[in-house]
Amino acid sequence: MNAPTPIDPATNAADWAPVRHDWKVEEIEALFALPFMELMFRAQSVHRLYHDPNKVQLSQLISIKTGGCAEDCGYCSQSAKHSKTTGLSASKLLEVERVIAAAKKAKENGASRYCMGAAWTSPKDRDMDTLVAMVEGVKDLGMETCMTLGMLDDHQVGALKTAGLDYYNHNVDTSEEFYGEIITTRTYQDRLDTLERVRNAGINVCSGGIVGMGESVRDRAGMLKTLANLPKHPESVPINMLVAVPGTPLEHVEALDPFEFVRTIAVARIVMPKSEVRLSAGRQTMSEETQALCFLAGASSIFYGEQLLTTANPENSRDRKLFDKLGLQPA
Ligand code: SAM
Ligand code: DTB
Ligand code: SF4
Repeated sequence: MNAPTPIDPATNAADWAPVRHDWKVEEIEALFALPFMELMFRAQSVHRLYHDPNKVQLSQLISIKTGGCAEDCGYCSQSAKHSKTTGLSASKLLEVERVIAAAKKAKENGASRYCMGAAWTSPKDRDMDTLVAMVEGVKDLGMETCMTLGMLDDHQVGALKTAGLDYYNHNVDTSEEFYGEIITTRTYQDRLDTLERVRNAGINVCSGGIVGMGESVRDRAGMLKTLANLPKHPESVPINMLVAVPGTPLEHVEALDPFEFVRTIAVARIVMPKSEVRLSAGRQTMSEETQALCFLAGASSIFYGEQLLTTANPENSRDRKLFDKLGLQPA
């Protein structure tokens, strides 16, 4: 490949980083292949067009229904298929009051969005009233709401929209080509269908994926192509570093080079300039320096609080120290 032409800092980044929906995988691969400094400069330049580079949005997660999931996602501690080896048993849907009390705490600690996740293929209709009450209760606290419950039908999407749900998280996880290596119980198209329903209902879309599952750079490019070529970019794009949970099929996958993770954040920022890009799972074992590079590459959001769904996340005090060192302001 020819050496890329360096970007002239005086050029308006909007001219060379427009909001596009017609990305070719080769173009995205070429971004991945840029010299690191060039890629970082481009990503930070794009970032500054649409985002305050010193702000970080804080979302807090809660697992409202843990384990016993009928899907077979190879990375996931919550699949019933892996329960014998992970030792994780299934629990029932939490009570509304417990979820609202935990959201209140999250708000006091500085989180602005509360993300409620359930280990389901899709919600059962009998659970919808409880889910609606959770959304209403968290909204009443003055927080943004997000849910991730698996596949949704039109009726369920409608009920969540009416309750006031702000965001729905549903990740494409990887490229269409690699998907079948990781998940066999549903198709890529199933994921895209739910994303379309969520979009059509007027709920903000949160969709991203995982890196470090043994996929190629082309797969990472393919995943970002899928997201960037949606009719509208997801408002929020979580990029997760695989948490290799003991007892899951991906337990022994070789750890990803942190620079490859940072590159993925940078390319996501360039191809979806206005979206929130979230530095998601994987921060517990990530150095402060790698996290700082992720923010420089255009990450504008994190999961905050000591727990993700079933695995650990940095303590609030550790994150606060990092924000202070970097001059980042929580938003
Ligand atoms: N069951 C629903 C679904 O799959 O859409 C919602 C919950 S699921 C746990 C949400 C997302 O968490 C997955 O799509 C995946 O991207 C991410 N995730 C799960 N386990 C992970 C792991 N071990 N490492 C990194 N990300 C993970
Ligand atoms: C997302 O992209 N990452 C979050 C959230 N959406 C639901 C989940 C990360 C889970 C990490 C593994 C665990 O804690 O079980
Ligand atoms: Fe179930 Fe979601 Fe885990 Fe897949 S990622 S096994 S759908 S909880």
